[in-house]
Formats: sequence, structure tokens, C-alpha cells
Amino acid sequence: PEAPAPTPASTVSQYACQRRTTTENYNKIFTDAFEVLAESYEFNEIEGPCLAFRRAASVLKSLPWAVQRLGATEDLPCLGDHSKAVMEEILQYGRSFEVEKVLSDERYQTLKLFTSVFGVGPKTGEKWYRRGLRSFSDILAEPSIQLNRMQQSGFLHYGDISRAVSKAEAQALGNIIDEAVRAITPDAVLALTGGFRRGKEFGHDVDFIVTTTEQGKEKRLLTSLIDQLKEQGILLFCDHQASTFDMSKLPSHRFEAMDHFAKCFLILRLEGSQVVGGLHGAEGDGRGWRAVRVDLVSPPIDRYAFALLGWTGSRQFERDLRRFARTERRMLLDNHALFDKTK
Ligand code: DCP
Ligand code: MG
Repeated sequence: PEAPAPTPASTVSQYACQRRTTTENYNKIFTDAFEVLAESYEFNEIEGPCLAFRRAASVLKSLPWAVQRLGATEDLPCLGDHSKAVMEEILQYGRSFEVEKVLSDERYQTLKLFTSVFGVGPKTGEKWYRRGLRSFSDILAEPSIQLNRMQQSGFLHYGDISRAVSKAEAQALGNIIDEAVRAITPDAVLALTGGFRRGKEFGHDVDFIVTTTEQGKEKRLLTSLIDQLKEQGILLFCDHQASTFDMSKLPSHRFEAMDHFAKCFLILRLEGSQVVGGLHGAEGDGRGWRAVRVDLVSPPIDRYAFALLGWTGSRQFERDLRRFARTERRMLLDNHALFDKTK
């Protein structure tokens, strides 16, 4: 195919929600480097530079051309001196020494490893690191560490759930869940969200919205669905969070990472999935099934549009959509609603 026509850098918006971005990334060499640095700042709880590198990566991902000299970035938004210095190193030497330093850092490596376990966030990872633990066997051999239910499942299914989920596997799970919700109620609504809705070929999990066309009927849907999956023998793990959504309490002005809808974080057993040995060992070799992480969220139908928008991602797109609403439109957007602050 012909190379895409270059977009002038000066027309690129500072908001991800105003940038047409395909799944093709012509600047992966830079964005991978930025992601390492962002993650390193995240592990050290330094928010500013972390966000700056994620924004810079998002801008480069939207370009339908590869940056070949630093001059080409002159008119691009969100690229600061630090980002440009990293790009310059990569352009000149093919690699960034700052990134390499991070990648060889013991603390970064350990936190990266620990947080790759389902149920282990930066806080827990940090706690384990400070205790001198460096490997999974260190953790599992430490008698004073009490793993919670999620972390136990995380270790149990580590090989499977650290392997990417394919689009075909996401579709197969969609069929299973579709059949299960339709057996509960004929007016069920099911939507695939997250990365797969954006057209990605692979994901770390599969995200769905499940609800009913009759307002209020969704209240029992999620528990019935969980019961169904349990009966089928495919529910390997379930963390169910009941709804705390209250329309009369909106809008919530403080920043909230999570919405208030009923949701559950699952590990499901997917039968008939082609199991090939992965980087992290072959948990499922020869078994004919694999474990997959699935998230289900269940908003009332009158909140469906906002929930669908909020759960489609990407994270940066959602962040900038809210920022755009706030600063450019004086409106408040979250996964529940859109408010006009002047009314
Ligand atoms: N999301 C959200 N609030 C959260 C977590 C996620 O609004 N606390 C939204 C934004 C995400 C989407 O839901 O883009 C799905 O979350 P994932 O972490 O599953 O992200 P993706 O599906 O985009 O990527 P992946 O392929 O890694 O699953
Ligand atoms: Mg996802």
C-alpha cells in the first residue's frame, strides 16, 4: 500500500479525543520508550512526568507517519524537552540510554514483575519490594505474607492470564456470555467494550457491558449471570462489586477512578482455545482450555451511553474527553453522565 499522506504537525490537537488514531502505530520505537519511562515514574509515584510521557506517546500514536528527524515534531503538542531528548537519543543511536537504565534497574524490574500479577497493584508491589522480596518464589515462600483471594487466583492462573487474549477468543467469550444472559432474560443487552471495541487484535482482558432494556431489571442480572457461569463450571474466579450508583448524588465533583455501577472482575475458563506455550511457561499445554480475564459492568439502561463511552477507552482518550468537556465546554463528563456546569 502507498504511504499515507503526512498530516501537518500544526493541525494535531492537544486532546486525544480530537485525534483520529488508527491501531497502526508508526512510532512504536518512541512510544515503547515513553511507556517505560511513564511506568517508572508511576512506580515512584511521580504523577506529572508520568502523565506527560503518556500524553506524548498518545500524540505520536496518532501520526500516520514515522518521525524521522526531531524537526518534524516542532509543531506537535504535548512533546516537552524531556520527551524530545529521549527521541533525539533514539534517532541518533537507535536506543535511549535513559530507558535502558530504567530497564536494568532492580526496583523497576521487580515492581514490573509483581504488578503483572492479577490483584497486585503498585502499593502491594512496593511493600513486597521493601521487604526484600524479588521473585515469585520469594513471595510464595514468605510465611508472613497473606495473599488475598484475587492474588491467589492471579498466581494460580499466571501463565494463562499474562498471555494476550485474541480477538477470536474475545468473540468466543462474547457468545458464551450472550447465550447466558439471553437464558436469564430475553431483553438483555450485551456490548463488547474496551480494546476489542476499538478494533484491537489482542487485549489483556475482555470487557463487556451487560444490562436490560427494562430500567431496574439489571439489578439482578449480574448475580444471575454469575450463577449461570458457575453452573456451567467455567467460573474460575469472581470478585463482584455491587452497585453504589445513586442518580441523586450526581454530579460527583471529585475525581473518581472507578464508576459506581455494579461490576465483576472474573477469570473464566475458555474451552477449545488453541493453547500454545507462552513466554511465561505453558500452564495449559495440551489441556484444550485456557483461563481468561473478563470484566463485566452493569449500568441501568438510561446510563448505557455514558457507560459504553467510558468503558471503550483508551484510557488517554477518556482522560482527554473529560478534560475537553471541562476546559473547552465547561461541562462535567464521567461514566454516569454529562453535566452542563452553567445550568
Ligand atoms: N476504564 C474505566 N475505569 C477503570 C478502568 C477502565 O473507565 N477503572 C475504562 C477505560 C479502559 C476500558 O475501561 O479503556 C477498559 O479497560 P482495560 O484496562 O481493559 O483497557 P483496554 O481494554 O483498553 O486495554 P487491554 O487491551 O489492555 O484490555
Ligand atoms: Mg480490556
